[in-house]
Amino acid sequence: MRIESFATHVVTLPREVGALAEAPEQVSTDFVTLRFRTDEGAEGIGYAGFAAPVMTKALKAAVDALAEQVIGDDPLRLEAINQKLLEIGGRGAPAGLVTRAVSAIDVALWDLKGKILGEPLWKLLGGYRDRVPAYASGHLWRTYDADALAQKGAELVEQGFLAMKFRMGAEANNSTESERMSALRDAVGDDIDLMVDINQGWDVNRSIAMGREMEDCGLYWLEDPTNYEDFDGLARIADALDTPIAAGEYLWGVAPFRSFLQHRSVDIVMVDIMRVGGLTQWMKVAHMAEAWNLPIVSHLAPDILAHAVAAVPNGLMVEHMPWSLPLFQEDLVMENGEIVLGDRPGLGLEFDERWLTS
Ligand code: SMN
Ligand code: MG
Repeated sequence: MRIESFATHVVTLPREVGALAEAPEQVSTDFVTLRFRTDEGAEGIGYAGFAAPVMTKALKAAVDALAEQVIGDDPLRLEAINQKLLEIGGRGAPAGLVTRAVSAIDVALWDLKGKILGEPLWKLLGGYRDRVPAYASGHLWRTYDADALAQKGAELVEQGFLAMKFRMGAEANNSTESERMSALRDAVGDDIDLMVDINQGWDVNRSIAMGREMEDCGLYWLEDPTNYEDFDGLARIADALDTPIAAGEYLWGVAPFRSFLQHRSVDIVMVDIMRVGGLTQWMKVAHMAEAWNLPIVSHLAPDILAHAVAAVPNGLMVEHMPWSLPLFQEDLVMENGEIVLGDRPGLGLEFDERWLTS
């Protein structure tokens, strides 16, 4: 069986206004969709995205150029294809548009493999369980004051979420940050798991001070409190606090996770599929984390990564970030705060053809 053809499209999906304090003007998210077809008529889908909108054209060009290199290949030789594409992309450390493009290709080939074998990806990747806890993300923004957080948090509980992530790191003083945290905790009650994402906004000492101040509110994890490359600083924070520290979404490729784990920088390992280079590489980090006795969590792309988190015994939680979900005809199935994966082959999803007309 050979890869015979592919098609790519740019899809622009609306995003909640005011989502990211660092990019307030951005009210949409661009994706580059990819579909491979084999000489026997099987199809597999994937996408690249979460790059700055000004890079979309270049991202599509990267996906097109690298997908072209896969024509004629045996679609089941994923490691060989992954290595070939990274080599064409320039060797050295994976980073940037090349790695996002390789990720899209890798996911499409995994989806294809699932469809060829008639099995869902969570089973092919390890098959540990068929449902995974998910937390609501992409709603409780850094730009929200205490009232807005309380209102939206209560709505998410109403929708059935048992865990949710909010954002801190934009306030000048610690007491305003703490007030936002307390307002959200009061609104959702004690039974809801709360995570907070700082996106590298604090230095090490402020992270420890704030972490101690918030310990009474019962945080499930504190995410990216400080610079993502400060492995020793993260380890100091993780040592000082009882609250688990989560980080890893900013790391490119597999190799940096080695020293990250050796430094004991985190209690929970978070892996971004676009930056690590696809499902093939994501799973390697998941297994490395298991060897270090650490749980693994997803970053963005729940449509893909619910399968990966469900596949392994150390898969903890899926980030239910809605930005990519409208790409697909199907909604994610949620029951009791968990994503239920089912038995449809591959990702179990098809693109909504509405987006694929241009
Ligand atoms: C995040 C990263 C990129 C885009 C949106 C949100 C955030 C997260 O760090 O963990 O969801
Ligand atoms: Mg984050």
